[in-house]
Amino acid sequence: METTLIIFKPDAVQRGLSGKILTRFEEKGLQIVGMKLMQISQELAATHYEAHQGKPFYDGLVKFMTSSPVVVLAVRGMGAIGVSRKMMGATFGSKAEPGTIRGDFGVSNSFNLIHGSDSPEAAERELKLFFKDGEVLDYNRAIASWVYDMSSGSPE
Ligand code: 3AN
Repeated sequence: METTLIIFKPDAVQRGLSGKILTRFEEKGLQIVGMKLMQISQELAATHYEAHQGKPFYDGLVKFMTSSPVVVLAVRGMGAIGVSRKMMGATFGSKAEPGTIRGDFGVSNSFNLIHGSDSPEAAERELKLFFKDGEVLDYNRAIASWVYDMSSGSPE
């Protein structure tokens, strides 16, 4: 099982899309193991996006991400990182395929609604940045045996 960091960005929260986007993850069968509304500080945005420092869009990206509250989630499932990235769609709303979150809800190339970790290493690093110890919870879901085929003893 993988756990990934998802952020509903300020535009998603301001546009009242948090519930609709959350529903997509729940309906897919992914498990929400952490969730909170928070304001991202300059320092946290700088650390989170340090790989993009120096790029032309960096200052605008940090300004956007710190402009208004976000919803951060820890999302768990088999291949949760790749599954979530597929659900998000291409980086720019104008290019993202219909059926994806960015493709269905946005047209902007800067305000793109959602962040998702892009590798297991990024997920581990980002989950630690946004969640304190004890904020990501392990719990059994009653529906688990209908979300995954458990007949072999492990989820398929
Ligand atoms: P993704 O979020 O699809 O993984 P990355 O990791 O390439 O995209 O970029 C991180 C974030 O930086 C994106 N979510 C987007 O908000 C922003 N970004 C990337 N490229 C550009 C760009 N050319 N212009 C404006 N913002 C950008």
